[in-house]
Amino acid sequence: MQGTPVNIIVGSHIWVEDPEVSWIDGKVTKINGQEVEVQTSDGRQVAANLANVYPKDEDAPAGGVDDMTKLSYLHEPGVLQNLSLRYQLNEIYTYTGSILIAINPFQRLPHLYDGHMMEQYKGAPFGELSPHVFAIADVAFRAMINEGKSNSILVSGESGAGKTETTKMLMQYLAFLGGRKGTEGRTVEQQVLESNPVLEAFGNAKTVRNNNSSRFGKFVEIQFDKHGRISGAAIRTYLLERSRVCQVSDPERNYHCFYLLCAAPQEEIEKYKLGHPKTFRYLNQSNCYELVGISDAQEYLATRRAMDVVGISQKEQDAIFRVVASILHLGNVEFAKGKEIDSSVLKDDKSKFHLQTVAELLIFRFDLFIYFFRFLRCDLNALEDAMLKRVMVTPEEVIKRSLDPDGAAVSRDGLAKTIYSRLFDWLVDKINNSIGQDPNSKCLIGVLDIYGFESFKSNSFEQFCINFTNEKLQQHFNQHVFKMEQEEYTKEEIDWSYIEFVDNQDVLDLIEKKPGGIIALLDEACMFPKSTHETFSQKLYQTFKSHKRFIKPKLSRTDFTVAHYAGEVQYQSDQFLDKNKDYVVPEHQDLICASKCSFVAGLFPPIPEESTKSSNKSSKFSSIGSRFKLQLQQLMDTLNSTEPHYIRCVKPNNQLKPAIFENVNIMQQLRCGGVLEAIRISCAGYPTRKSFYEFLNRFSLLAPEVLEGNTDEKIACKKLLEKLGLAGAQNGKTKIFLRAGQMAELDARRALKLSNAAKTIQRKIRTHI
Ligand code: AD9
Ligand code: MG
Repeated sequence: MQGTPVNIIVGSHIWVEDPEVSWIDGKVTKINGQEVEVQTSDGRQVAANLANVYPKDEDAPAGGVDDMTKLSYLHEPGVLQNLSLRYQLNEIYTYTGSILIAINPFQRLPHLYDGHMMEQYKGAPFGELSPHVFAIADVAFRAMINEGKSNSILVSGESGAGKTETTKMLMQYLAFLGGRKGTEGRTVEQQVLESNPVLEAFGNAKTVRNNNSSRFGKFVEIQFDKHGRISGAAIRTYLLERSRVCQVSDPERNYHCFYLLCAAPQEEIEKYKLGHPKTFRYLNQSNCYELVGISDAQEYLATRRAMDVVGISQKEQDAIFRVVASILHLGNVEFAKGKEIDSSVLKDDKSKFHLQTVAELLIFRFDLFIYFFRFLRCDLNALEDAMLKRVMVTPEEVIKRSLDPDGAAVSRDGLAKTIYSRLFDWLVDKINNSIGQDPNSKCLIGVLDIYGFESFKSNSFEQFCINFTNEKLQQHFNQHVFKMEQEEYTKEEIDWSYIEFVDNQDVLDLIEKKPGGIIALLDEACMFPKSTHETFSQKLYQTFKSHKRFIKPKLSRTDFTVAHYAGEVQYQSDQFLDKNKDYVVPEHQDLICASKCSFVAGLFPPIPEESTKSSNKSSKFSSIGSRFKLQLQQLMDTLNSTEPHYIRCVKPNNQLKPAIFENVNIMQQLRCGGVLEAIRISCAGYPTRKSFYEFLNRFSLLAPEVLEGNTDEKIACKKLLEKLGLAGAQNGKTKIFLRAGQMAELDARRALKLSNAAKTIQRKIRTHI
């Protein structure tokens, strides 16, 4: 990055790295070869390598600049200081060229998003008003109307950074631009907006990082007709976190819908035999049941209303909540050791009660339950059997094998997860069908709200898929930023032919190459009954022995590390095989498929004959990783056919509180979000651009003669550049383009000249006196 140490002299104001605050400013007191001594602004004396200090812009405006490309020195500390200065003034948005950086304010700023604001941004030229999400949506909308091309807005950032809130504002603004004012009833844009609360109720949960964390990725395609009015929409979702249905760690919560239902009106509570969330095992593994400032009872009613708007009928709503309730009851079915070895029975009467309730809610038509009582017994037995036994098909015979209590619990949880994820998919399909697609729409605006890069102490298959997504998006982003840079250079008619940039294709190959990538090897392992996570890891170690993006950690025999663009992540492989298998036990499939309730049966459509006939164990397995890879490829194809716009959300602190700006934390996010990468790409070219006027104003004193008899700024600048002898700097059509470090070099020369001039004056004054 920028900053040529040769320009740093004793007395220079600089930035030096600091473990506490990332970068701290100071003054150079001594230079000794490659080492500098610095007096920091908090009064310490530190030593640093000359190559690791950056010049500080003493002339930077006090309130920061609204676009990073306006910074005189484009480097990490400059970017960080600029964001910090602006955040203190509640300026949460800043551009880096056409990318919008949004720092979560963690407080409502209603004036920022009201109708008046929307009116202001409507049609305003980009860059004229303060940076804003509306400005990005407006540019996308105008580009779509004027060029007839689809656009997309990609919102990314870590959990709690504000992606979903930003997405909602984008959608609100697009609805404002493309909505039909005064239309009665459910308009398409209302349905699009109301789909948010429905999806959030079923796909969001409180986590330690965010009280309303989306546990799925989402791409919303808003279709427009030829008049620029919203005419349809499609929602695609990605990789709902299934494990949360059965496993919640303190102080997190399960999906919101479970708590909402437990806070429903009494009539419903009785109908579904519910009680306090703490009476259900799927909820009471954590001690957190309520969210501060949120009433689950009100949210329940609001969700029901939103379901009305998106076109989910009362009957369907009842069935949906019946399924939600049955999952809670299913979780309370417990198992104990049976009489025979490795067998199990229902633990007690409570378990029997819950299993019976599951049968009532899920398998039988609730209203007809009493009349079916005679049949209930045998179906209850079937349900119990499906929980406790597994059918094994051997070449010789078909046998029923008992499951031990642990096996039965795993099978129960598997069923709960599958039912829930199918319910979620059903909701998404229903919303899509109900809003409707516009077959005549030529243009759309896609909005992507997808999980950012994740690196925790323990990383499993979910993190692997999430980080794979981010690698894909990063490549797309790099290519776009690089293209934008080149377009700017072409427009200004300057030579950029030698600029190179390295992308992350090698990591993508490591993960997704067919055959031989990690996902392909995982699928292979899942197909062999004898594979374990150990054999899978060994295979990885062998295959990628010399891959420079793959590392075998020294202290582990099954972990593996991938060197992602945003840093190294160590993955624990022990659950990779299980989590990659989307496999429904045939007993569960048959049982639910035969449900008397058509809604429930519809969640498990019968598997076509051919695929069951030919089935040996392996062919029934469907790979979640490969399916995800395909989905991702489709997403990339869609994105590639659009003009992209990027919003990078940043979470300023982990306390989720306003006005706290944690430097180290933010720096890490800028790195992971590709903001620094964008800056790096820009630094490979001409990171500093100054208008002719600004450039002359600042540097003509280095060669004042260039101004003599010259009124044309461009010619004067050309002469000045020649005089200054800057290698590679170029004169564009409207601006000067400087290579990395050249601005600092010029500033140093300017400072020296000014100080010499001051000394001369002082000398003159002294001799005069
Ligand atoms: V996650 O990956 O789904 O866990 P997100 O989506 O990035 O995450 P979200 O949009 O849910 O984060 O924002 C987290 C919280 O920050 C919200 O619930 C708000 O309380 C807060 N937030 C975010 N953006 C804004 C904003 N522009 N104004 C006010 C905000 N509050
Ligand atoms: Mg979210």
